[in-house]
Amino acid sequence: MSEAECTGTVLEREGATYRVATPQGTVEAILRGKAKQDGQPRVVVGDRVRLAPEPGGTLFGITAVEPRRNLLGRRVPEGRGTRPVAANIDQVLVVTAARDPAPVPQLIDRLLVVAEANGIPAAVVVNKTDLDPGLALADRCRGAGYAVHRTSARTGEGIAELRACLAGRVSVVTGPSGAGKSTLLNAVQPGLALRTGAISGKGRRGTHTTVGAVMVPLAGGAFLVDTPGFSEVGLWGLEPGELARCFPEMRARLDGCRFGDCRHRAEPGCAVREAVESGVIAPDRYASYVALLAELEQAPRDWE
Ligand SMILES: Nc1nc2c(ncn2[C@@H]2O[C@H](COP(=O)(O)OP(=O)(O)OP(=O)(O)O)[C@@H](O)[C@H]2O)c(=O)[nH]1
Ligand SMILES: [Mg+2]
Ligand SMILES: [Zn+2]
Repeated sequence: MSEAECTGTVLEREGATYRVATPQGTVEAILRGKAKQDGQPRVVVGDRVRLAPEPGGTLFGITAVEPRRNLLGRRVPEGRGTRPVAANIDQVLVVTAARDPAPVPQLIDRLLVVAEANGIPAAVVVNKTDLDPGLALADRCRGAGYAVHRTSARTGEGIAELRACLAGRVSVVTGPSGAGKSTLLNAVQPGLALRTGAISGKGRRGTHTTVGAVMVPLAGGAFLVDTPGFSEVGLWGLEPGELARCFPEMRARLDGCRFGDCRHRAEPGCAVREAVESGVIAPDRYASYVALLAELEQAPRDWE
């Protein structure tokens, strides 16, 4: 890296200005040259960008965007198409309480499918193990093929393991309200300056309202991506026929179905249904699949 040029990670956008984390610290940058032209990918949170100093001042120019590993997009409410939200996510952590509030397996599955549909590895955090060990829930998610971390922000169980799981990676932490996401993240890194209400999806207003996501640096080179409304992300472009691939325990069996376009409902010779009937696939995971399939089949096709 020359003195003049460097590479950084986009943390946040406010208007025309981007906050970019570089090895030398966080700088402010604007689009410049080729990066500004139409047809170039719009710069989003998580993008790795090339920076060059702007003449006379502390501002930098973004001269190029490096190729992305993945891209989370969100459907634009009244319009057509999707708006990119964040790029280069390493993992999605779906946090649920073991109890209080009672876990909703179908909601957990939906969030896991969003991650799968976007090609991002996912894991499950079962929190509040001080209230309930959450073993059945953990088994259910492990049986589907996911890593599960059991934690308690109250007793400290699993916090070191969770910290290790976040280390050195870019993570999206999502899950139902009240699961304990903010409490857990504060236990992982006390004093963490999370935007209040952003992780929770509540109380967003002012200049942040239109911003899709914010990355928060953690100690040791890790980042958290705070995407308000993660559940609104990513399912929109999914073809119904692709849904079964977003269930890892089904994915492995799809070649066994008699029909190549099997939707795993009433078709004869369906390897997925056979696995459900023989108890290899959990019935309520299958129920989540059927519910999401119906939703995707009814979704308006206006995303393109
Ligand atoms: N008993 C127990 N309570 C917890 C634990 N973790 C969090 N809580 C409590 O659960 C409640 C909700 O925690 P939050 O961290 O605000 O939950 P959240 O997931 O961030 O919720 P939203 O921001 O609304 O999405 C708070 O009263 C916490 O004190 C835990 O491990 N055990
Ligand atoms: Mg919260
Ligand atoms: Zn089938």
